[in-house]
This record gives sequence, structure tokens and C-alpha cells, in this order.
Amino acid sequence: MPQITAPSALRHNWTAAEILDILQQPLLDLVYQAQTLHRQYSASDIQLATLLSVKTGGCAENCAYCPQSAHHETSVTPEPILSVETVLAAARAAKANGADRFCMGWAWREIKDGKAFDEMLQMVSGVRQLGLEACVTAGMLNDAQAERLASAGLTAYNHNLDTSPEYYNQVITTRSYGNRLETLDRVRRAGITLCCGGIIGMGETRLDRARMLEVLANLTPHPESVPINALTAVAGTPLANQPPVDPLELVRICATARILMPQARVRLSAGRSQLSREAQVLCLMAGVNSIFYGEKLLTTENPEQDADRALLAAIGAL
Ligand code: SAM
Ligand code: DTB
Ligand code: SF4
Repeated sequence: MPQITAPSALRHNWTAAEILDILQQPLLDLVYQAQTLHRQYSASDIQLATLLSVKTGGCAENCAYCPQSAHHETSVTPEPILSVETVLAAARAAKANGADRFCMGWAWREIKDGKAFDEMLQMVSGVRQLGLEACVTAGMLNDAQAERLASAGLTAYNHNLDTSPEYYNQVITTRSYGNRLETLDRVRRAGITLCCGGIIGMGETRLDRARMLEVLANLTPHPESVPINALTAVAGTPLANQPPVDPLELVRICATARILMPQARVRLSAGRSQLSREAQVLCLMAGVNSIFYGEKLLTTENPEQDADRALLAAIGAL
């Protein structure tokens, strides 16, 4: 078993070869190692985050996995942007249901100044006034926009790397990996925490997964939040026919993310509807400490709240 000891816990100089060794070791050793670091370094609660799609569909980017891209014909059609009141009502409901983070999505290539951005700022401050953490995901942004979001009290900006630098242009060609990293840097410089992770199950290799984790773990500081998504294969997208990802591969990614970024919130994100309770519990054993809670992610299904409550109760986490 590769040795991970306390002094090296917050490293930023991982190599892909080291990460592959961690990722591919016998599963029970991997889970043990991740759980050990989890107990030493990360928050032991399971944070519930609720998602809302504020601006749905019609996105200019061509992300092959995404039902909201205008490049693919899916059952998701463009909808008007939700109002500030509608969003804050949903945030109040999320809080009443036990969430303590509220995440809002805009299907945009980038933020543009104007009414919709001004309303985004009102939504952020309204969510913060409710005592919830606020996260926004809305594509690329400039320095001034990042600073305005920070002033509105934004807790985190979600901007995923999605896959390895090498596999990226098999998935998206309308923007580059470099664009992604620049946005992350702007968010960091504005003093907003980073929510940055990826997707598995898009046809990438284990080396691609290790390379994505290498880029994430070598960000300094590490992202505070790392969402791990299993591809939800949506009809009409180029990835519609991808076979479902083996749940044990998901466990491996979650465990490796925990080992590499011991203080991050590792979030088991898209794909939970397809996982058994036992597979989800293995992910929690492997260091996951957040789930999305609520019947919908952005446009796709998430487990029913009752089922999630029952699962958390069954493991004594409610
Ligand atoms: N437009 C913004 C952007 O791409 O940064 C924000 C919204 S986008 C829907 C947020 C993230 O959701 C993506 O980066 C991707 O990781 C994840 N996602 C989107 N569709 C998915 C799918 N079908 N399966 C799994 N994850 C998905
Ligand atoms: C993330 O990594 N996963 C969430 C959140 N960040 C915004 C979104 C998952 C979206 C899944 C596809 C959908 O529901 O449209
Ligand atoms: Fe647009 Fe984001 Fe979907 Fe890509 S993932 S198509 S940027 S909404």
C-alpha cells in the first residue's frame, strides 16, 4: 500500500504515476487509507447541498455530456431565467428541508454584465442572508465580475475541469482547458472558494482520471469543494450511449480525491440515482462528505428526499 503520512497530507506536487498507484491499489486498502485520512483531516458531517437551475438550456458551449447545450437536441429546452423571488423561495425551502448550501446554475458560456448578472448578485446576497452557503456555476467570468460576486457574499464558484487535459477536446471544443484554469484563478484571486471537480464515465481511461486528479490536487490551495459526477447519459447528447460507470470505479475516484485533498468537501454529485444504497455508503466510507439533496440536480433526476433521509438515518447520520 503506498504510504501516506501526516506531513505529506497537503501536498501540491503529485505526479500522475503516484496517483495511478493510489487509484489502482486493492480496493479495500484504498478505502482504508482514504477513511483514515478522512477521520484525521476532514469534516465528519455529511453536508447537504441543494441545486437549482436558474437559467436552463440554450447554452453556447458544446460539452458532449450536457443536456443544456444548444448543440444537442435533448428534451431540455431553453426556459426563461427564474426571478430573484422564485430563487429565494426555493432557497428558503431548501433550508427548511435541512440543506446548508444552496447552489445555483446558469447554462452560460460566460457571465455578461447587465440585468441577469445584477439579479444573480441579489440572489447570492439573499441566499447568504438566509444563513446558507451560496454557490454559483455560470461559466467563465472576468476579474470585475468575480469581485462583485465576492462582495455579494458568494461562498463558492463551481467550475469543473471535467476530465484530463489530454481527453478534454474529445468532450468539449468550444473552450480550452486553459480557459478553465484561468477562470479558476480569477475566482481564487477574488477570495471566493473553489468548487472544482469532474465527471467519470465519459470513455476516459484510468490514466485520464489520475491526470484530472493531478491537476486538481496540484492547485494551491486545493479546491475547498470537489464534486465527483458519474456521467448521466442523456438522450440526444453525443454521450447518450456510454455504458454506466462501474460503481466501484466511482468509489476509487472518491477515495483518491480524499487522499489527495484531505481537507476538501468531496461531493458525490450526479449519478446517485443509479447507485445502490450500499455503493453510496462505500463512497461515504471512502471520504465523501457531501451529497446533493433534492429531487432534481439541474435538469436530471436525483434520489427522492425521503430516500436520502432514510439512507442517512440508516447509517446514523441524521
Ligand atoms: N455552464 C456552467 C459550466 O459549465 O461551468 C455551469 C453549469 S454545468 C451544468 C456544471 C457541471 O455539471 C459541469 O461542469 C459538469 O461537470 C456537470 N454535468 C453536466 N451535465 C452532466 C451530466 N450529464 N452528467 C454528469 N455531470 C454533468
Ligand atoms: C457539479 O459538479 N455537479 C452539479 C453541480 N456541479 C452544478 C450539476 C450536475 C448536473 C447533472 C446534469 C443535470 O442535472 O443537468
Ligand atoms: Fe453549457 Fe455548462 Fe452545459 Fe457546458 S456544461 S453546455 S457550459 S451548461
